[in-house]
Amino acid sequence: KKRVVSGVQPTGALHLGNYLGAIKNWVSLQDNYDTFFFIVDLHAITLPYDAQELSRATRDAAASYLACGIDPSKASVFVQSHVRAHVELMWLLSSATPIGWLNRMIQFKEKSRKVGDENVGVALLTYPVLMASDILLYQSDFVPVGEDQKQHLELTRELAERVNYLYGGRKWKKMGGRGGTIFKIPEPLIPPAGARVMSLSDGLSKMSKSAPSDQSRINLLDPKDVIANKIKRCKTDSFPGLEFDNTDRPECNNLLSIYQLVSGKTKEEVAQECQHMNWGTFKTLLTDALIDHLLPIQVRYEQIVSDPGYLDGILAEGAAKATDIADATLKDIYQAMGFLQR
Ligand code: AQP
Repeated sequence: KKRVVSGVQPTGALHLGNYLGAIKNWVSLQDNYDTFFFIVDLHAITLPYDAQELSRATRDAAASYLACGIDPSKASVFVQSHVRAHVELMWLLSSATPIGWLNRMIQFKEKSRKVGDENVGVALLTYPVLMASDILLYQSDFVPVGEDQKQHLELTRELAERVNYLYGGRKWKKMGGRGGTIFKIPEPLIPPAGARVMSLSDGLSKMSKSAPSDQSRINLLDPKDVIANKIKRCKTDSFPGLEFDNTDRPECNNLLSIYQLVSGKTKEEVAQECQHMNWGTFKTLLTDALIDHLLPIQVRYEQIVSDPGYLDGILAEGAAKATDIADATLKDIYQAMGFLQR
């Protein structure tokens, strides 16, 4: 089986964007791929964060993965910081990463502008090297990536090629290694179109955990009345009828897309069903569809968190399996880079 790895940062409660844009797709991958889904807690500290919240957010994210349908008998689920190799490989990789490659990352430029120069931690700059380590450690074939992570995956590929060139092949063989490539070059797995969920208060920015207003997102664990209230108050427009793909109506496109994804209908069916609707009627329809879709996830979530031992067991098992594979890669890279073997 080809291998797929991916993760979500525990930077806050998981929302509909994380679910429809990532986790829901992972569920459909776990049958046909060897999958590793982790909670990237080490990435969550690259911007100022609340230490008292990190472990709770990490557990919540893990429980949410399972509640959304990730099946630990098929996929390995673990916490990134539980597998030491991530940080270790990052150091080795950073020695081969030209600083110019990191400086030109768009996400670094955007996020550092938000934090203000004096407060930018070095980790925000080196974040893509940790991400490369997350992927390369597992010799991954595919990485599901959204538009905003494409540039980071490209850097991972370039870095893997550079390390293979600098330390792999015959040079490595001469040093007693197996020779050949050290890292597999991962390919992007682009999720199906329409899975980019936008904010409820602005159809042009993406729904995000860290947006200051909770009204801008639907969290996976929002109770019914909160969902109803958020949809009631979300931004709309005053055009007649409802339609997809009108660039003057980003909110309309977003809400119809959400409805399409949670109702399981096709775009054509939704377009037809809603073309003559007013916002009031549509909002009721959308609210009901969202509640119907999220309720089973919320019920499973409650079952999972009611048995902390169960979750701990899954995470320990996932970390053990991940550690075995990661350590094999680490052994190779240490050897290829010329370190004295233990
Ligand atoms: N709005 C979204 N629509 C579709 N997919 C989304 N993802 C995030 N937001 C949307 C996908 O969720 C996965 C995990 O993302 P992440 O936790 O690594 O960080 P992010 O993309 O930066 O997500 P957030 O929610 O916006 O977090 P903050 O606010 O902390 O930055 C990824 O696969 C991502 O594409």
